[in-house]
Amino acid sequence: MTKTLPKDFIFGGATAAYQAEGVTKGEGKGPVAWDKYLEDNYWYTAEPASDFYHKYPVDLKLAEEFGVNGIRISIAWSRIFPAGFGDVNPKGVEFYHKLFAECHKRHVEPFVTLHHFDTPAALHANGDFLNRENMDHFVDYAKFCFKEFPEVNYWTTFNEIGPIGDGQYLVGKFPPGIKYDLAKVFQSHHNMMVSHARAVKAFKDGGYSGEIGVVHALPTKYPYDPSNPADVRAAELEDIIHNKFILDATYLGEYSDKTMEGVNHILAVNGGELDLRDDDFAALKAAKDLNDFLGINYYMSDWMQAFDGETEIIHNGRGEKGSSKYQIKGVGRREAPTHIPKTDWDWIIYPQGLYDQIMRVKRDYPNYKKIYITENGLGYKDEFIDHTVYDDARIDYVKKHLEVLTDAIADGANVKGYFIWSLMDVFSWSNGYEKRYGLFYVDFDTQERYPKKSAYWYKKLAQTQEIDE
Ligand code: BGP
Repeated sequence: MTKTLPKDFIFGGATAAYQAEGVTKGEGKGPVAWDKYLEDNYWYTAEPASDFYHKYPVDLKLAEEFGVNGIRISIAWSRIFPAGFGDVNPKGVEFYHKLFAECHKRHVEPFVTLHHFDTPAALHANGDFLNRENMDHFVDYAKFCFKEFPEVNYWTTFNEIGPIGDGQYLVGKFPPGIKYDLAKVFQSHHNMMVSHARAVKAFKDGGYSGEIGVVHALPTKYPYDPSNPADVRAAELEDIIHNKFILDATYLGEYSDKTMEGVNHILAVNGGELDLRDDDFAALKAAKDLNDFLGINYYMSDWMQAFDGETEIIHNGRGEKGSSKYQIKGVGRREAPTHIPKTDWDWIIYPQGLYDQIMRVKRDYPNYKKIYITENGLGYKDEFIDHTVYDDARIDYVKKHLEVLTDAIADGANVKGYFIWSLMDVFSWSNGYEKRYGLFYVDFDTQERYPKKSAYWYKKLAQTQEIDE
């Protein structure tokens, strides 16, 4: 049976400033930690990206033509405040006014994120969000944007607080490249959540119109053998690291006893302490019911097995299937049942995990109000043939995730939109330009755009709301 999405649904496309804009040095922009980190550690840089800084009118025209009625955009903090605070760069401010005007002209609603992985370099160098001074700088930057950009109706404070902590302090694939430091992971999550809460409170106190929320990546965690209590425990602990800790902070304003028991166990095994203050919890509590929406980024699930040994994580950044490894001391190891498909980057494709995650939020955090799926899509080594890409695998991936979304809506979840990652091809933070996700193919040499087969499929979907059989 054909499944149908609601009439008022957002069929969006997602982007992020650093992955799309290019122009990392000009136009008064301040540096970010990624500039040097990519040069030193990877085989690509953020130049030219998709040259969105100049090409946004083309991308928004295409979006309108293909029925895309929402776009996730992020503001590059260091385009506004080159040093993170203090002097404002008027060119950056003007750029975003023009960009938002173009979105409205094209009837593509901008959902604007304040921080998508790109803390200004000076603040990143002195500890990023582990340094409490930077929390104040973020809140000041947020307040500046709320006042300066009244044309924005949907604000997101942070994109993926979870993967930032993991990338920076656990896997070590994001700057500053620290590995296996679980205390830093939790502290970063906590400090960013407190910064989020303070920004949300400032937004509501300021009486601004529009809505505000946060975007969390929520990979669902299953025990490899559900009848084995040790595997169940491994999945529970892994869920605390990636999901439960930040969801508790968002919607409970505190960490439940179960969450803290897991955190304390992980830190007892791996070392380190947390600095959690009364003022932090006051801020979290004050904001827990003020979030207008939750953005869920969902790409994959994981299966966990009990494991007794040392931590070792290997990131598969080149798309060599089977080259990744993930095992954490005192937590568990990732081991998926063999029949479950994976991408070349070892991301496990499991649409049911999206359904389960949405229903978990609905059950455990009933004050969530409204959900947007703010990222979902398939990273693929696209083949450019006949000026297009026949990306049937991507269509199949999106279709299956949208189908379970309709099930979640039928079962009472309030889901109002879906943003495919990504609108046009952009580069991937730790995998480069070869891992493509877009509806529109970008020739990174010429910066020409070409609609993929998925773009035509998405257009029909947006017009009919019907998910093709
Ligand atoms: C999310 C990020 C995006 C994007 C996406 C795909 O974590 O919010 O910015 O990069 O994942 O991930 P990747 O580029 O690693 O394939």
